[in-house]
Amino acid sequence: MKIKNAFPKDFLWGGAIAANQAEGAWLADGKLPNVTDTVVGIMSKNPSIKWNKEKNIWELDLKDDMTYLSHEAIDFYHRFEEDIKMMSEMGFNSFRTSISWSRIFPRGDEEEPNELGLLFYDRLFDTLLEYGIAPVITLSHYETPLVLVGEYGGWTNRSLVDFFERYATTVFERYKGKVKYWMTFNEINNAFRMPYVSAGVISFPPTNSEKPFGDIDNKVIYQACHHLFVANAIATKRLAEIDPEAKMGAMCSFSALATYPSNSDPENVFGAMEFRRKSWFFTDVMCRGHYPSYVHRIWDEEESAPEMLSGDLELLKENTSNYIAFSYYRSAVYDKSAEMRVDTGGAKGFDNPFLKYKAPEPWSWPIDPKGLRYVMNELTDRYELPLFIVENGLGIAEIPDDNNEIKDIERCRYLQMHVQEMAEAIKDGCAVLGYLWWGPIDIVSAGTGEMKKRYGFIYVDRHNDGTGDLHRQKKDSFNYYKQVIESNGENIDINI
Ligand code: BGP
Repeated sequence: MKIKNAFPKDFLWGGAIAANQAEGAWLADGKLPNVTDTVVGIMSKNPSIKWNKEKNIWELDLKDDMTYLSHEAIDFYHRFEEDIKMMSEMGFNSFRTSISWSRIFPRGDEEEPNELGLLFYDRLFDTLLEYGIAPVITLSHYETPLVLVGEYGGWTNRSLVDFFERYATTVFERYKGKVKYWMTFNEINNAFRMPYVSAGVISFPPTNSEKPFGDIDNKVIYQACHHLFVANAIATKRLAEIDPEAKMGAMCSFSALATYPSNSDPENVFGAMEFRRKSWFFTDVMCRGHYPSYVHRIWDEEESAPEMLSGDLELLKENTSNYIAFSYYRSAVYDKSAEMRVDTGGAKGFDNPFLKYKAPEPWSWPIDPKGLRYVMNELTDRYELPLFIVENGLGIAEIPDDNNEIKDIERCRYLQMHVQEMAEAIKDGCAVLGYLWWGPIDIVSAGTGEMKKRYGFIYVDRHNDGTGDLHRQKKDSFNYYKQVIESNGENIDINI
């Protein structure tokens, strides 16, 4: 199967991880905990924290009966040279990860940064560049420092805008010339689905100290979102001042943009539109530079409009994103009779009878490559901005077979189908900067907190119970992705 000249010569091929899912070393070299260090799976409603009524703060409270795999993860912090060498062997010319904010400012409110944290990312970025791999960096991948949540109440507190500006300008100045593509908040549109990890939202002080999220309503979350939008605008402005060559992206989870009405019932068509607006809302603000008209009815009816300071709306208007980074895994179906449940991969409503393939059990996500083309065209029609697919992948519970091999043909097929549709989207007129496979090396799952849910072309010997020697080995898909990259997306035949 050949695709002729679809991808530009400077197309960025590679993979993406997140600090909290790969680095481990969760307290090394001065780092303090962040919100993901307190959960097993980002959908958790029971973070390992407790209310200290003497100090009036939330603080870490690890549970003996829980296994926090992300605390060691795959020890990328100490093994990144070996891992980057393997990614270079696949032909990567770009690689996304996040800077763990609490390595740079451990509490988040310090005046001065932690030099050991800065040094780690110096070494990481220098190693990538030595292999000709461009770093693509997320400033916060669900990694708000725990102190900023436990002592300040997270992003509902306007102070975090200033702390984030200090953090962002510190790393922009430090890594100027090394990082060309930045993005602010991973999947910022998950603020309503996962308010704790996404926006550090918590009851502060709690109405019931046993319930960290007891009295959170949409007004609280819209307030946090407004502060995130202002912080995003300020970071975009400061990056343009500090490193005009660099680009700042908005980053959203856009599987939910591929939400189809279950039939032609106008109720379902309109309902699907309203459900999709829950995602559009975020790029509307960050890429158009103002709050969209439809949100005002919601604010009026819910009494949930956020407090704004004078100058905020001008900041949003004058500092819009340079490109749109997004994750896409699958599509969903909206029906007025079904509750739209969401998880890290997107929304789950109705099964779609027209989709032929599903991911293997136990997650068995529907596989919808044309949904990617649909989302890319919709985004291009609405914003006419360059797109960057910074997460796409298939999680499978797999282990080496009796011959110590992993014959992951399903992963190759998933990749093949999505590369094909991406090529069609480019021919449709979509401007695409690159494609980064989520989890090119097995890492800890965000949604489940497990190692069992493996995305990698590289297997890592670590298991849900914490056992494993962390050795790395290639899966069959390693050579397949290498073939796709070296042909610049033209040769997508599967011959493994
Ligand atoms: C996205 C996150 C990633 C990644 C991905 C896959 O929401 O940005 O961190 O984990 O989901 O989800 P999971 O690991 O739960 O399969």
